[in-house]
Amino acid sequence: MNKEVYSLCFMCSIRCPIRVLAKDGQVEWIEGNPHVPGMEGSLCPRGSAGISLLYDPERVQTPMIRVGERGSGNWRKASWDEALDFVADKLKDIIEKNGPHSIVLGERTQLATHVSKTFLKALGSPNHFTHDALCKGSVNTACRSLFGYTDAQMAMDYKNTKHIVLYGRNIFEAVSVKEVNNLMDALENGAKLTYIDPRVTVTATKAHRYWMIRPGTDLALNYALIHVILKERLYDADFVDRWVSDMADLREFVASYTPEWAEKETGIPADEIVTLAREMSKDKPSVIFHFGYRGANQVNEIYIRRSILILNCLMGSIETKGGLFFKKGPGEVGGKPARKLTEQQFDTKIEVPRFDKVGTKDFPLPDPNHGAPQMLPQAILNEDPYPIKALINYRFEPLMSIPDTTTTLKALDKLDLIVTIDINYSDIAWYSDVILPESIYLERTDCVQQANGLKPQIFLRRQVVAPRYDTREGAMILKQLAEKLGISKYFPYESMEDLVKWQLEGTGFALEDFDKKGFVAYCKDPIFWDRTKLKIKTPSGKIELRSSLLENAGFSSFPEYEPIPKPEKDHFRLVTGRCALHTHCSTQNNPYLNELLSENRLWINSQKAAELGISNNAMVEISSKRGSGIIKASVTELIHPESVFMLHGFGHQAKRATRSYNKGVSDSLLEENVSDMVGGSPAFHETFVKVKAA
Ligand SMILES: Nc1nc2c(c(=O)[nH]1)N[C@H]1C(S)=C(S)[C@@H](COP(=O)(O)OP(=O)(O)OC[C@H]3O[C@@H](n4cnc5c(=O)[nH]c(N)nc54)[C@H](O)[C@@H]3O)O[C@H]1N2
Ligand SMILES: Nc1nc2c(c(=O)[nH]1)N[C@H]1C(S)=C(S)[C@@H](COP(=O)(O)OP(=O)(O)OC[C@H]3O[C@@H](n4cnc5c(=O)[nH]c(N)nc54)[C@H](O)[C@@H]3O)O[C@H]1N2
Ligand code: SF4
Ligand SMILES: [Mo]
Repeated sequence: MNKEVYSLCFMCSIRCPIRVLAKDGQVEWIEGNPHVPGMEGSLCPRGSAGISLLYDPERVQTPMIRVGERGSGNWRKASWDEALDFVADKLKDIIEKNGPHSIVLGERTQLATHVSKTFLKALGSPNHFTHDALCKGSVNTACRSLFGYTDAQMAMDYKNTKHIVLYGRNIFEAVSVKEVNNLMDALENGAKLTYIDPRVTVTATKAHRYWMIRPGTDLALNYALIHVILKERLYDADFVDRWVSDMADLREFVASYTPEWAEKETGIPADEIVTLAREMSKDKPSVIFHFGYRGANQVNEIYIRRSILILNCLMGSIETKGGLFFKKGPGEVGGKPARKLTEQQFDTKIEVPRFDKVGTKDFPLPDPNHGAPQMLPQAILNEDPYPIKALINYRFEPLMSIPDTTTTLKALDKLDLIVTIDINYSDIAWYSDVILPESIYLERTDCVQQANGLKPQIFLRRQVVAPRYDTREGAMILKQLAEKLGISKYFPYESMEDLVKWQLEGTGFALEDFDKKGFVAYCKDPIFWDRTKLKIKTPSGKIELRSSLLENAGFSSFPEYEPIPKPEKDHFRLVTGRCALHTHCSTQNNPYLNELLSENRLWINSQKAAELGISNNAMVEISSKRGSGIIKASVTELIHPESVFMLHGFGHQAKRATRSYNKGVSDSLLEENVSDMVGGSPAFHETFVKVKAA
């Protein structure tokens, strides 16, 4: 029997809308949802490899309980009842002895996040965290400091932009299909692309202007751009006068940061900096300085992100076509959003601080809705603020996604219980006491996706085929665990369909409304606010250059620029990133994707390689204060001599994932766990490594 199902991809967390064709219970074809502008049939390579994930026999097929040492790979298969009883009994014991706050649950923000948050709230633990800080925590804080909105409440109108500046936002490799297609449309319509990165990425090759910046110096570049814009009055005076406060402070602050000064720090010629400022001004307000995710991850990252956002404010490219905009929710058109389980009233009042101290005076500004995962190892090791006994990983991989794996492992050894809800034998699943296997996205209906944007919409992930193995949906796994822990009243559903129906109550939409196109929209046309009536959510109601958020917490809005140190002899700044063929640390064992790219290599500048006697394809030893590994060198002129680069997510240690086992080196093994203590992100690019021929 042929079947056509509209759903959402989950080969990565972008969740592109897809159309799936199945025949006799087998998936035959996946493509971008043709009804969604920007998708129109297209998928990225990982999206297409979804079929090989479905049929991969190396997925976790049944619940597993560890029998040997942690990490030894000795497992016994268990029934669901047995595995859930095992976990519930341990959790009960831990709660009785140490209190519910000794349980931490970490996840990659996803559609069922409201379910896992509910699970912890019902238990009485404040310790739910998401991946957010690891990905873009300082971007989030920077957005809140200027606008009172998180980055997730803002987006960019790529399609109508006239000039976009990307600071290591390697958009043509670290892909979001819709964004890429919209940007390509803009480029075809004559838009300009400026790309800034210490290495030549695919995006660099598509750019009109590429700058090989000295790693870590984007802030110097931006201060010089602001300097030129103010000096030559290149800004949007109407917008700035109406909405931007503290311009005099900004003017005084950047006075000494001339393009000539920035040239010495960044390596970018002063006259080119001036030219970019003038070009952007000519095309304003339909221009974007992209606030990015993962380029420039330094301890001062918050100020880099703020400087990028300030450039947008000066261009007036806020809430405008071809610029940045605030996402609109259903309330904008009198609609109601889908319900979340977290709306319920909970019996237990939570009074202890979070394990990561987010929201306390020690770490005041990261978003408490997400927390700061990189603080977990030290919190466990130091029992500060209190002992932690159990960790539940739900679609999250702390061993590869938190820097300094050796310390993370040491911390995990102190725990009484590690449970992982995964689809693969990830390294963390391998190191757990119990693995609870989730059905993959093609096998499960998920919670609804409230998709706010220029048009508020709701999307739905729907089951295409029955689970191939003995796996369940995450939201059902947590509900069943909740039943065994006596907190089932917070989970008012018996199936995923029930839960979706419950979520849709009051929205005016029904499950059947998703049959035709896979989504529903609250209105027809994109909504831009009147630019004289913006709803800026800072205390002053203005875009705050002097941020009350920062200054009330005791941080400066305009700290003096501190020069970036050069690496010592034979050392390099380690820079990491993504490629189009893999998702973080999830897909390295995927049969198709592994065939295309099975290990990472170390990009090293030709001149430096020659000095060190390293030839292309030779094996080299890379070492930091935290760890070391042996990796193949890629000798190239396409990287700045101060940095070396490797792809994130390789070097897996779980033996049952045979294709990815021991292939390449994990960046997390080398990176030091230091953070931007204002913005909240780990400073992934603060680690220096030594490289020598192996
Ligand atoms: N194929 C694929 N696409 C993805 C993902 C994936 O895993 N795979 N993940 C998604 C997610 S969650 C995210 S967060 C995004 C990430 O999107 P990006 O942030 O665009 O992705 P990265 O590959 O981390 O790119 C970081 C780039 O910053 C550069 N860089 C390093 N240091 C500096 C510096 O000092 N200055 C500048 N200007 N650049 C620097 C690096 O060389 C690298 O090219 O991608 C999303 N899309
Ligand atoms: N060292 C270092 N750390 C990083 C980064 C880096 O570049 N370097 N990048 C950071 C960024 S930008 C991000 S967004 C985070 C991402 O961090 P993570 O979310 O931890 O990484 P992922 O690879 O997306 O997925 C984690 C786990 O989810 C599992 N998984 C995949 N699909 C499903 C599913 O449907 N259900 C369940 N239950 N599990 C599933 C995968 O098998 C994998 O074990 O990492 C951050 N951490
Ligand atoms: S970007 Fe690729 S992998 Fe990610 S959701 Fe979209 S199609 Fe799937
Ligand atoms: Mo990310």
